[in-house]
Amino acid sequence: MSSAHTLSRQHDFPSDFVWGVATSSFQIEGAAHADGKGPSIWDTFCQVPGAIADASDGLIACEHYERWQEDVNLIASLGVNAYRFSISWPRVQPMGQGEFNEAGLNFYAQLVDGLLAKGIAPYVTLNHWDLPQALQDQGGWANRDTVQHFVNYASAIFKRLGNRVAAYTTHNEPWVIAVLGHESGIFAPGLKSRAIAAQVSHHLLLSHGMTLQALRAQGCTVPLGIVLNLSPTVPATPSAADQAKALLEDGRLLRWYMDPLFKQAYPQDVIDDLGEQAPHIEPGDLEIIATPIDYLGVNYYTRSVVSADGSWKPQNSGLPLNDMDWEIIPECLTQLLVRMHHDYPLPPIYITENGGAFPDPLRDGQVNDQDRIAYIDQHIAAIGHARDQGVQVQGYMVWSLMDNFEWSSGYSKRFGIVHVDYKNQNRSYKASAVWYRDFLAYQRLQKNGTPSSASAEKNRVTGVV
Ligand code: GCO
Repeated sequence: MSSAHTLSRQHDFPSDFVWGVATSSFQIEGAAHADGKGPSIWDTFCQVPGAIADASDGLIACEHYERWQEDVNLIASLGVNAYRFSISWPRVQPMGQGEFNEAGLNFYAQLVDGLLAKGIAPYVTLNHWDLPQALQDQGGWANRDTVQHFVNYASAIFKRLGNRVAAYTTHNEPWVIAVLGHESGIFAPGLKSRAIAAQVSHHLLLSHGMTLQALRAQGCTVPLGIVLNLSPTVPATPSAADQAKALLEDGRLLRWYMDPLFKQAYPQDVIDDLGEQAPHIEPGDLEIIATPIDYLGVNYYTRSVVSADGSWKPQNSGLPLNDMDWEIIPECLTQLLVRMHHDYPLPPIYITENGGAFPDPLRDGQVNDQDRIAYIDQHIAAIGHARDQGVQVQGYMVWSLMDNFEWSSGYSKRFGIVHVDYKNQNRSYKASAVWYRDFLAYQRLQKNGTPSSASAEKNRVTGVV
């Protein structure tokens, strides 16, 4: 690894490559009860004793709801050309059905306008996990009625934001919603049933396909897609038992989503393994789920290692770990992308999340996060390697713009390239933000011969940096 972290500069990225930063509504907005917002399942889950490591919640978070203009300036100052964020369903439709909340709709319309005014493409995610609690009270994603409610909500968002955004994503990481939310129960809504989790995943996919059809029928011309969290799944040892377990886990994580989206069928090995817990599927569902997508978002952080007896620990591997104890292994991103390219007829791919939590000690008011810089540098290079092998990756978004509420870890884990001081909400660049800004300036220089974007220039003057 070069100490200057320039591996990423050894690859050629086209001038229209999308370079962004990402966030999600619950993790940054706060204002949990403001202006008519209804509670989400995460508001409820945070009140369960022991659910969140530091017993925190999303009531204030990064105060993005109040500070969005400052945050748009911050995003622009990085010189990115895209910002991926999500819409809080209960902010725009407090009960998840019926009446819409004008204040909520207006918030996102202003945010989109603010981004566009700075030349930043808005990448909108419709569901990044914060389901209205009122729908959970009726069974949530396990209830097939939620599918139609989601389509209605998505249609209202399209009616308001229209074709001004760069792209719509239906769901972020359906595996996480299904498995962590309904099987292991470590995420909202905290259920522990494999059968429910399987049904939830089917309803998420069905609502994805139905939303694509509905939005296109309503005149949507911007790209539509879905975001999956994917990793190569590898056996901890070469034993037959570990290999069999790894194959099944690959089915549960990757093929369970990719096969219905691209091959109109769930993988038989996972269906067999589920047995009586397999989801109820109605005639026509699989055709709807396989409605063609315009792009696929891939969130990649680490590989997944499995052992049949559950004994494997990341500390065994000898690889560097981040502050979540996730192994740092950028070559697995290349492997993953190349494998998918061979196995599926892929549309353009965006790496919609990549980054890491690191200890981030604050010294003299500065976070010198060389570990995060190395991580981002190596992963951008890994994308370059995948592109060299023919994978059509068209964008990369760092997770995350700024430190925020990291789900069951609360505020104890920091993923931002911008540091947030939760005492006063001050945002300040970490070294990684400076590195990313300089990398993007280098990209522009390579492509257009101009080192700084207008927005980066302006923010240097206004002193956001
Ligand atoms: C996810 C989510 C993000 C997380 C990030 C770090 O991938 O789990 O999309 O909201 O914060 O991944 O865990």
